Amino acid sequence: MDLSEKTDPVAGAAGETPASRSILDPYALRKDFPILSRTSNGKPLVYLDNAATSQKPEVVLSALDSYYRTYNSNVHRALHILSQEATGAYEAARTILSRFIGAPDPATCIFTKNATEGLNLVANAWGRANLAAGDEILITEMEHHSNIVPWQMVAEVTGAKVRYVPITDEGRLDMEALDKLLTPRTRVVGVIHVSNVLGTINPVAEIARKAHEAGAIVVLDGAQSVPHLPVNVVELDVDFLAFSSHKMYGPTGVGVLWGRRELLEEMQPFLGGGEMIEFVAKEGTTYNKIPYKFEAGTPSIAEVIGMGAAAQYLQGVGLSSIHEYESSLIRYALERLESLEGIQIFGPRDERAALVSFSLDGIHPHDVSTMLDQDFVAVRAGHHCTQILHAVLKRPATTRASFAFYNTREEVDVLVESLRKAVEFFSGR
Ligand code: 7TS
Repeated sequence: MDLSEKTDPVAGAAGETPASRSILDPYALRKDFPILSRTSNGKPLVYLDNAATSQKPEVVLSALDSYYRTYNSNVHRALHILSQEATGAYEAARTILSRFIGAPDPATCIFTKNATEGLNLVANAWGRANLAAGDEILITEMEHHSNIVPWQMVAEVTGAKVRYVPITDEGRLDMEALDKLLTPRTRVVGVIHVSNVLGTINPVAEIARKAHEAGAIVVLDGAQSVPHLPVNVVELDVDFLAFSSHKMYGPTGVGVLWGRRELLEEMQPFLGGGEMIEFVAKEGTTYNKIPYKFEAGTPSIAEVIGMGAAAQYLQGVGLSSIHEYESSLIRYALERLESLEGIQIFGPRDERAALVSFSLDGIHPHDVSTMLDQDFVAVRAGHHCTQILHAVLKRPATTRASFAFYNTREEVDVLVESLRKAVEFFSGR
């Protein structure tokens, strides 16, 4: 089957209205991603590991290519033409990215290596200066390790305590428990916007309102939300937002930490070196203004420019359309997956993001993934960097299929049929 061939993208969907039929055309958009036409042993690639990293459209590839071919140069350092062009493109990407997340001020968007580095930057630069014994850091049981471990590390050096908001059986945050855990001792609330395992979309604006009432700041992990739904830092009223380029169809090696200007200005730098200084003398150093204070050393120039191209591409497709299309795709996927014998699906049934983790009775997730691989279906098996959540789910590992707007119902069908073969193989039928 050629998965790039257009059939009816929403045929047979439960609860579909004619109006939702023109949301977005995944078959046309697939053509923007060269890798999606790959085959292996005659089988077309079914790429369902988008939560780990997404594929890159032609516009991103050509942004990288043209930087290296025509204006490769360092930024903010030299006065020659190439450096001016590189600096212009690098700073233009900052403006694009700030608009992309609704931030009025581009200087509040710091380029990092990835979401992980952004979260470490906050935990270290803000946390070490603002936390002490008796303070509490409130995070959730569904956080990715990158929004757990940096807080545990900073708790160790400051004497603050890390507390965890539990999840309900349905896989949502227990908001009553959050109300109880949020006290005047809470200085920071760290929360994942979209769970990379459960697909839960957390009520961030409500959490931010409650946290601010308690006097805490809010650090949002947007790694899985920014690529898939409209995210606006002003509307959500958070204090920090971290995300990665490579999950939003941009290159690896770069991400964004957005922060409230007042907080960024009062924070000490995370890394020292070139470009982050104002003046260096034997007696000491004064620091550059934001964002440069937090961008020590030569940045990932091509990658930043590529991330800008990815954000523009996503804006062209439309984040609302992406969310709507992916919501319809995950509804279809859940419906189809539920037909499998011995499957247990984790996370809410509705109002969730387009990824699904599950286990199959008696089959290890690694075996599931290996079987799917034989049909060139790429999924992830493991704990997905959420060991605390997996302990709550009482599973050491799960299998996860994570979708993008270029995935189709036919690909969901290939996944389900491949899983059916795995179930039959392992049950000896
Ligand atoms: N936060 C969330 C919610 C994530 O899903 C991930 C990566 C990160 C942070 C860290 O992103 P990085 O770019 O800094 O590595 N999650 C996954 C995943 O689910 N499978 O592979 C990586």
